[in-house]
Amino acid sequence: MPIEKYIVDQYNSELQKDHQRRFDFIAADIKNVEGIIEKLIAFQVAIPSWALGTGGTRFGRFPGGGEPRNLEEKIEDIGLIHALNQASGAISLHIPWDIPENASHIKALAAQHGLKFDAMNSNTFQDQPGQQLSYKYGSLQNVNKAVRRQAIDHNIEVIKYGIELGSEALTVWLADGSCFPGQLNFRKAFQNTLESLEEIYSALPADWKLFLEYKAFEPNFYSTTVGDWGQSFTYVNKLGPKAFTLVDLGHHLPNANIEQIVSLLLMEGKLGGFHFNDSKYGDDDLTVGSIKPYQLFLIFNELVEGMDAKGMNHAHGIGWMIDASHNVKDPLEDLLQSVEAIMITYAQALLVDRTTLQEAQNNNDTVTAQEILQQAFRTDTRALVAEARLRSGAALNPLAVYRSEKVRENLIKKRGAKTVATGL
Ligand SMILES: [Mn+2]
Repeated sequence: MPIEKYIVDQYNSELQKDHQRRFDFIAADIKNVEGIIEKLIAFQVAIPSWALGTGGTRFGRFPGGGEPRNLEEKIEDIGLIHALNQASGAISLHIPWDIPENASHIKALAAQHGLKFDAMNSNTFQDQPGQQLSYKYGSLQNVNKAVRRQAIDHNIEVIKYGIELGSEALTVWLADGSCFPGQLNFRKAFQNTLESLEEIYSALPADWKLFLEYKAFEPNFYSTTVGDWGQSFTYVNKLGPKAFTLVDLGHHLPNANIEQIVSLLLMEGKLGGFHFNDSKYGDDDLTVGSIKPYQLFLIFNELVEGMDAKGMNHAHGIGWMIDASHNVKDPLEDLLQSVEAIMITYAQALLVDRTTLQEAQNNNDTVTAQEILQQAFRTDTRALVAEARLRSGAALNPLAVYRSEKVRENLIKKRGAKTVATGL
């Protein structure tokens, strides 16, 4: 049940007058408003195939209705989001949860919805039915060479699926680590992991990137073998020019200065991918911008500053993706909220007066520097984001259209009240 463009236009025409008033108000204060809107239109955030169903915790899962039952339906769901916001034009697949049995059919279906294939994700953090060897004690780090071999081969298989779909990146996140002191020799675990990654790296096509994602803890609670940005950075530096660090906002210890991490990785040319979410305590996977919006702004501020310093294209220089889980909300509504929060914050970061900020920094004028950042953060950029959507044929208010059109009710009618999305 795709949402037709004329339906979106009907809703927009009702809101047009109020929107125009709000847009004119903010546009009057911005020097380069057209340049900012162009950047907002170009910016696309990939949706992961595992975020379309209800998530859960180890204590329970409370599924909603109408969840996608297969890869085709996941693509349809992302197509719905993209039809409403024109800012979610890519899908990130997870293997083996979403193996494309017929790649050309899947590729064509995605193209119908205006979607591309973003980074492919491998999975060596759980055992699959019928799998020969277990990852209980790690995958690429495992003391048993045969286990490492199995995990390497899986990653190479994921690359092959990605090639068929037109993806250009592999994201590796490892649960590898240890739960108790003494369980692991840190140095040997690093060496085994590096050697395994080198094999995977050598299987990458010339135009591909490898993203190495780090995470401080969970599922292992004593050590993680790719536990922080320094460790990821060490691996990717050793691997070569096609290897990059991936930053997931929820994968840091509390109060880590993520904006500084982002800035330095960009300086070194090693920030490749980005996973958006928000958190209060750990890897909470909450809606982007729902808990710490100022932190998100400071991160975007460094992203924009760092990409501009390198002459990078904001839309394509880094792989942007949401990585969240939806325990209580309708996943599609949550994703619409997350993309909106990303666009609002990106727009705020584009408003920062960089010349004056640099002057203030050079004069040690701390107060002015802070004022400049907070001036941008306190600007209501929603009308700018809405204008970008309007010009790209999306809805002025995506969530309102989603609800008025009773999308979830229709999905439940079509798919049933008790479906379970694969992989969750
Ligand atoms: Mn992630």
